[in-house]
Amino acid sequence: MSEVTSQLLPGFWKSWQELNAHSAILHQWNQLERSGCIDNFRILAEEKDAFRRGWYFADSDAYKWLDAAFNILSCQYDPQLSILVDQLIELVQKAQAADGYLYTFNQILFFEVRWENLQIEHELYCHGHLIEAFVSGAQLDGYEDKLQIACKAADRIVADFNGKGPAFTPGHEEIEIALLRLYELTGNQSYLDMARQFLEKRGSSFGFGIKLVKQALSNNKRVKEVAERKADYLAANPAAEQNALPEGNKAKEPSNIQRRWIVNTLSGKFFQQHQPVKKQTKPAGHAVRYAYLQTAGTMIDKLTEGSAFLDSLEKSWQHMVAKQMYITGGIGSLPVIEGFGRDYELDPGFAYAETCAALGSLFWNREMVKLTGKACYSDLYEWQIYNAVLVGMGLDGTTYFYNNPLTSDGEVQRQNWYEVPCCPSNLSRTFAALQNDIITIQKDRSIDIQQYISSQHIVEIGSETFTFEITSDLLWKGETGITIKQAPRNKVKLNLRLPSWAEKRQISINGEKLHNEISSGPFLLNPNNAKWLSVERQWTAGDQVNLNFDMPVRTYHPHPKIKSLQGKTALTRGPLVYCLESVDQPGIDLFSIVLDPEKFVVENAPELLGGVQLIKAQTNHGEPLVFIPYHLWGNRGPSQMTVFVDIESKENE
Ligand code: FUB
Ligand code: ZN
Repeated sequence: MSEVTSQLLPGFWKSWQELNAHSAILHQWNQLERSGCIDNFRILAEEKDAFRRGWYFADSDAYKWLDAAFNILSCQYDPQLSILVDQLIELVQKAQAADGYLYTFNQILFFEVRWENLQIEHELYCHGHLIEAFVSGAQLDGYEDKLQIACKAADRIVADFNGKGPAFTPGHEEIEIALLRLYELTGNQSYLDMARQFLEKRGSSFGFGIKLVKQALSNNKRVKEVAERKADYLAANPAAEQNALPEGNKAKEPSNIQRRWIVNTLSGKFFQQHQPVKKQTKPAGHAVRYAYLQTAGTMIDKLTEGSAFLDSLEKSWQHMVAKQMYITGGIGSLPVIEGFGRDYELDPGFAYAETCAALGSLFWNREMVKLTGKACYSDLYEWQIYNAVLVGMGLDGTTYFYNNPLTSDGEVQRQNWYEVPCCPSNLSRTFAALQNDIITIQKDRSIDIQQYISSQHIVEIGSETFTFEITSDLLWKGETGITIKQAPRNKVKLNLRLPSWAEKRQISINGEKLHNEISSGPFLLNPNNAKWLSVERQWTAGDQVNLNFDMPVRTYHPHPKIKSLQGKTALTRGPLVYCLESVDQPGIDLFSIVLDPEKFVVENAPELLGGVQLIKAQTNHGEPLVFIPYHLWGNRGPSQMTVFVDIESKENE
């Protein structure tokens, strides 16, 4: 097994990691404090006399914050952050029951109750994020012993769920990923077996709909009781601090969405409980739940070196890419369901495309490329992280999008927190660990270069070391350099991903052309066109591999089955989707222009939005237009935005 040490080097993503570490993570802590999430642990630790606040799954936001903080501390020393981490760990340790259970909603409000309403109330989901946090923490010197918090929780779950029936599966997948990560770290077979049971039992609970109604009635009764008890508490304690929770996210809703949500939940699709996982060959239901389930199935096949889920995983992935994904890589088009609609039901205005859903798809792609070695998964990872994921965090690191429309008339704006704040810490934990997603080592000890992100990698191959640096200007110039810093005596094979979006792909080593290819396309959102170029040689320190991918402005014509988008186009360049924002085109109604298809000019704008390359264009009446990268919209106050514009058909078309 090769040991890898990776870190980002100065560049596009290092800047985002710095923003994450110096702005986002502290802002998120302050919001968790303000909304009472951390106090819930203080109440359990008998350090605070207050009434519990937040949704029943609020604990998970603290755990994802801790996961992110551990990942940040693994990259850099930060005494202020370390103090907050130690404070939260102490509270978690005090709050965790002696038998490993930890769920503040029950422990504070319904002390005798456990594993209640599993399809609705998120106990296993919260334990999953608890476990993932301390798996991330185990990489840090001085925190290895805290892994016991995760193992106690996992052992509790194995003890309470091992061998149980299909009804004893979680309504929101997450625990499966956590148990598998804990298995990878500890080798404890019971965690792998439990995760596999959760998948293999899923979708075979007889009378799911009826059981769900019973759980919903029970949950409503419990939530109502909590509200009544809270009112009594506040009446008796009028001085109790009660910052109002932030408002929920706003999204345009199709008129019949509530009815569709009822059908989706009762059928089990919302929870991916509608049929056994191995038979689920297309996306269904809540998109985050779906993506976490797919990620877990992929991890199980990889860890067992089996293919139990591979067929359904690959079919579902292809279906998602072809029929259920926006040009941005966003998934889960419907609000309320927060998930999948019908095939090609990809209206840009209703685009829900939750940030967490894109992150879940990123996690899935990360695992699929490890399982299959196929470049298409890293290609989609790249497309999604630069568009559907990165759009979720503002340039200030303290404002976020929850749902990500592709057109907005100004009603969707970045917020500094949400009533359900699942996305911010999910983004932060991902950005903080990005260095781990850049290369993978294959069984033959070849090295896959998955992502062209400026970074350094030290790979222990047997008793020797292979060190190289990636310097990337992929986004704006399509250029990447790989410099060998230290090489072993024997040959090393590098597998270079040729992105599906690049037509001309030139690769050279020490100035000597190695590969010069014109890809046949079709382009854009066809990650199946990505492939590997392998270079195996006896490397020498100082060797330089240069990759140049051409970066033309491309017009993307939506699938003809997306009725609302016919006659419209989107502009992309490299791995970036572009959009129009009203702040850049004063006096122009974005939704009534027609784009001249012949007048695209790329222009550097070093002072704008942190430094970008714009696409300058014109309407068919010669009015100037400025397109910016989609992930940067919404950073300059309320504005209209659109990814899609009408385009004048070319004479020869
Ligand atoms: O239910 C937990 C999280 O809250 C889901 O993953 C998000 O979609 C949000 O609803
Ligand atoms: Zn979210």
